[in-house]
Amino acid sequence: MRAGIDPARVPPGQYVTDRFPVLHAGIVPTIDLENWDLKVDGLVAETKSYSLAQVKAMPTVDHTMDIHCVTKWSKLDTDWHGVRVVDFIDGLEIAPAATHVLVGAEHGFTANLPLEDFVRPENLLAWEFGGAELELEHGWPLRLVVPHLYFWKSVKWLRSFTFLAADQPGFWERNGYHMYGDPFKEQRYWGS
Ligand SMILES: Nc1nc2c(c(=O)[nH]1)N[C@H]1C(S)=C(S)[C@@H](COP(=O)(O)O)O[C@H]1N2
Ligand SMILES: [Mo]
Repeated sequence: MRAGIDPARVPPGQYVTDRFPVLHAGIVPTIDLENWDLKVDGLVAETKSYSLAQVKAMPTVDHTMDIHCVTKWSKLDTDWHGVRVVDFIDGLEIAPAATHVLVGAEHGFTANLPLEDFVRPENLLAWEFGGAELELEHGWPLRLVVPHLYFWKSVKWLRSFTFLAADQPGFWERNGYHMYGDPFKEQRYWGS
């Protein structure tokens, strides 16, 4: 543990880094901004589609958060700018039957979240990191940031939210990663 870091902020089995590793399945996508949209479907009163301009016109915030990757790096005090998930969903009528969200990205990448974990106040739809436009490899033009779960739930190249009445595994969750992924409980893989 490095000096000056509160050990309570670093989950078991993690090391702290100042680097920002790039990790994802497959290749970095080519983004077609002309045809880009963010879709909301599933258990909502109305299926919706947002342009990037519409998302960016919502109230914005700056959040400083610690992030924890299942490959064991943690990064403390990362600065993000974007729209809070709670503000984004404010205009949606989510059906009471909805319990989970399947988050979708370019290339069909997905990650699942319980609804209550999705709507936490710190969670962001972010397009800036460290005071600068998000880099393509880190999820530009828009990524989800859900800091209390392992970082694979923080979907890069965001394209959709599907509200569901049951949990459904996403990409990594079908490939050995834990359905929930609490870093402080070391919920890395199936059975952990
Ligand atoms: N669309 C998409 N988002 C993704 C992934 C992915 O493969 N595709 N990988 C996840 C994983 S495993 C991690 S650790 C983080 C890495 O984010 P970074 O490359 O910005 O560090 O992105 C997450 N979001
Ligand atoms: Mo990861």
